[in-house]
Parts: sequence; structure tokens; C-alpha cells
Amino acid sequence: RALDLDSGAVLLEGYALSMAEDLLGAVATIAETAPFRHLETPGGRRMSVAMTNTGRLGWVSDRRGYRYDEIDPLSDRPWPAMPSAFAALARSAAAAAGFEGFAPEACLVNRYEPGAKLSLHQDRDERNLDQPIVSVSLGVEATFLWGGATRADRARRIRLRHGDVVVWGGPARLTFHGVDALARSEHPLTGALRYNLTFRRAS
Ligand code: MD3
Ligand code: FE
Repeated sequence: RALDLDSGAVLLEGYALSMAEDLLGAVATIAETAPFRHLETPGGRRMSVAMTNTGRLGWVSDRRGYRYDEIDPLSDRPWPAMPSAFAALARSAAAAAGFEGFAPEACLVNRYEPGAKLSLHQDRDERNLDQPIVSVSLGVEATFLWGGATRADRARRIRLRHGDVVVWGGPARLTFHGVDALARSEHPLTGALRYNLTFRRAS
């Protein structure tokens, strides 16, 4: 089922359900090479969400700012290659939402433990804002906050469940968004954790 959340934002409910176990297995393999870590914001705060990346480019944050980098600063080595099943999923989901030819360069993997949250923000570190972002939710469900063009706009609350895929492009691309503190809950595949994959064209 495809649901328009907003102009340019399409929720594909359960789109990744049949692949979820494989995706989680691949995440565990990625984390053997590029472990989850709590990045520091430019302002010096530790992010409550733990992150890693797969793909040619990875998103990183430190005292110098936010950026995409070919090198994992933890290992000084390239990020683990993006599994072909990841890129194929992102490509087909984007096409289902009307964005043909999506070829992600980066997959940011977010891991939420109970209490972890993402404050309202825009994703604007990507050079090519014509390309959508594809997100895949796995494990414990979360309340996603969907704001407006400014931080002050009132946010809608949208439940994102295991296997849900959302494609964010066009007029939705620079909308402020975030994730509420994760509730303490259990999922058979992930325990207390939620994972979110976001596929991006960064350059
Ligand atoms: C709308 N992640 O990694 S996914 C992020 O659930 C991020 O981990 C959240 O926001 C998460 O930056 C939300 C949905 C999402 C991702 C990127 C977007 C929505 C977006 C970029 C632009 C507009
Ligand atoms: Fe974001």
C-alpha cells in the first residue's frame, strides 16, 4: 500500500518486510567492519542514536561539522561496500514513488536504543537535492515527526513500523523531521532496538 504523507513523501507500508531478516543480517556484517558509534555534534554533544554507514560515502559528524566522507574516521579505511540487495531495494522503492533511476552512494544506518531520539533537523548535506532519500525502518516501531519548511512549524506524528519504507523527495526533501525518544519495547528480530537505513545520493 502506498500512502502520500505529503507532496513528495510516499509511505510504502511493509515494502521491505520480506527482506527484513536479510537486511538485519547484512547490518550485523557491516557493523563488524564499521562498528556503530555515537557521533559528536559540531556543538560537542554526543548523539543518542548510534550510527554507521555502508557505501562509497558515509555521513559523519564531529567538532568540524557534518559531511560525507569516503573514509570511516574510526578505522581510517573505506566504509564497507553497499550490498547489492540494499541498492536494489532503494532503487525499486524510489521508482515505486515516482523517482526513476535512483542510485544511492551512501546508506546511513541509525540504531536506536530505548530513549534515543533525533531532534528536528533538515538533511541538507547532500549536494544533489533533486534526488530523494529512501528510508527503511526495522525492529521496534517509532514515532516519526514530520514538520514543515521551518523549525517552528508544528510537526505531525507518524508511526513507522518494521518493514516500512518511505521515499522523501521533491517538495518534501528539505522538510524538518525527527524521531521521538524510542519507547521501551521488544521486537522478535531486534530486541529493544530500532534500526533505520537511509539511502542517499550525496554528491
Ligand atoms: C525527510 N533518520 O538519518 S528516516 C536521518 O528514522 C533521519 O532514523 C530518521 O532523519 C530515522 O537523517 C528518519 C526518514 C527520513 C530521512 C531523511 C529525510 C525523512 C526525511 C530527509 C528529508 C526529508
Ligand atoms: Fe534526517
